[in-house]
Amino acid sequence: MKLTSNRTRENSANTEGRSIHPATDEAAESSNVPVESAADDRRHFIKRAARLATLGTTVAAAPLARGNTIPDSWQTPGADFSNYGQPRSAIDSPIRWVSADRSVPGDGVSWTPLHALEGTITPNGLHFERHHNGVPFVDPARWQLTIHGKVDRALAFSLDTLHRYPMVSRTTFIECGGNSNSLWHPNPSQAPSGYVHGLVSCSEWTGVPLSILLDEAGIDIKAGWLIADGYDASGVAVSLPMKKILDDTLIALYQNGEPVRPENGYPARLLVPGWEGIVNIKWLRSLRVSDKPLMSRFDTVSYTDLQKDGSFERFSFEMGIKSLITSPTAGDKLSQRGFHQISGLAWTGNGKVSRVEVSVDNGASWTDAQLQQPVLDKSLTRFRLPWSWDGSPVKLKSRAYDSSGQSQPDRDSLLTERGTNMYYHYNAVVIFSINSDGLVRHAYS
Ligand SMILES: Nc1nc2c(c(=O)[nH]1)N[C@H]1C(S)=C(S)[C@@H](COP(=O)(O)O)O[C@H]1N2
Ligand SMILES: [Mo]
Repeated sequence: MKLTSNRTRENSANTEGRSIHPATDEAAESSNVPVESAADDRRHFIKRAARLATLGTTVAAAPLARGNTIPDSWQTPGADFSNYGQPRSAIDSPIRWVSADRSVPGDGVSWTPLHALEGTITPNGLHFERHHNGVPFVDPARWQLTIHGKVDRALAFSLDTLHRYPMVSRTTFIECGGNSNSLWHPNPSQAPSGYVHGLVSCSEWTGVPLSILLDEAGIDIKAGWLIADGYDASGVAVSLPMKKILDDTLIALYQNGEPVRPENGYPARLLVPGWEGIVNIKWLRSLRVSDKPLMSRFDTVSYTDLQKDGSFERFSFEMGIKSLITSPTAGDKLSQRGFHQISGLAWTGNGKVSRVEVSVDNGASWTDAQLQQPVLDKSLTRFRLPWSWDGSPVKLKSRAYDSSGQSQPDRDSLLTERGTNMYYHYNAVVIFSINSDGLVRHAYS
């Protein structure tokens, strides 16, 4: 699409308001290829033919109309500078939707509007939120993090101290274990994708590897667990295996280059790449080294998976392979046949997304989507596929694969394998049906 608008701009400069249609006006195109050799010319022609084949015969741009082209914005100076930038409009910029339980203050979520965003990085103001008892006020001057329990030296870190340690950055997603959980239910939600699947966000996190601090404290090598809690009044405390902690866990201080936002855990949060949201403790307060898990409510009741046979699976930390189309999304209406770009996100808690296939005929055939490069470990991965809609009813879906050999299950196989008692870890293939009026809906088959 960008291709088309560039072409229009170039041509309009050379053809002085002549009405052109980029897809059909051969003359305007060739007169716009100035000093190239015949071979260049031919290469150019073949490339253009290939691009048009990708776009289909109908592209979306309107023919350039004659008339006054002086923009209104040329008539006055622009708006003033600001100390901190805001989105363009409070009315129609993408927003988080909030789903909160009014009977339990501070308990709830807000959703990243995945369907309204592009690329892979979530803007800080749109990172999803999950609080069990609201966002605590934390005074950075009084904040301290303690490391204690089975260690040689119990330690306390102020924020200033922590800033003196070596830091690393890594781009990774955080996903709530309960993301997409409405899809365990028999009727598919018709909300836009972000408000069904948007308890996942992706940021470049910067902070201190926790292994450095644990080395300084001197941990008992037989102590296999770390118990973490935060400064909020929620009582959230989780037990984490030491192996993962020493492998890649960070104390994150920055989120996309600026200090971690209050709602995401200011001044410091635990970042446990690829593992379910709950273990990424916010407003971090205490890290206790232990030889056994705490068996807190969050280790035993919440964030455990009720199996078909009625038993509970505990410590199911890793987030599975998942993908979904974010554009188009439920509630959209395709107003025209012809070219549309299918765009979506894939991610896995185990390695990298290696491949995403898209089907536009409900699974009869599949095409590899393009993956936006670079594909990063445990990170949101953007996929795109140009598509031409012929106006007939269709079903679109995506299926992802990762470097550890996992592939995304379809809904039937997920339900057969896991049963219907589950609440967390829903990762089945997502289907969108489009009817002949262009209306897009979520579908289960
Ligand atoms: N201290 C504390 N940490 C917490 C929580 C909380 O309520 N309190 N919620 C957890 C859950 S369930 C999730 S999914 C993530 C959400 O992180 P975010 O709000 O930055 O998206 O934080 C986790 N860390
Ligand atoms: Mo969560």
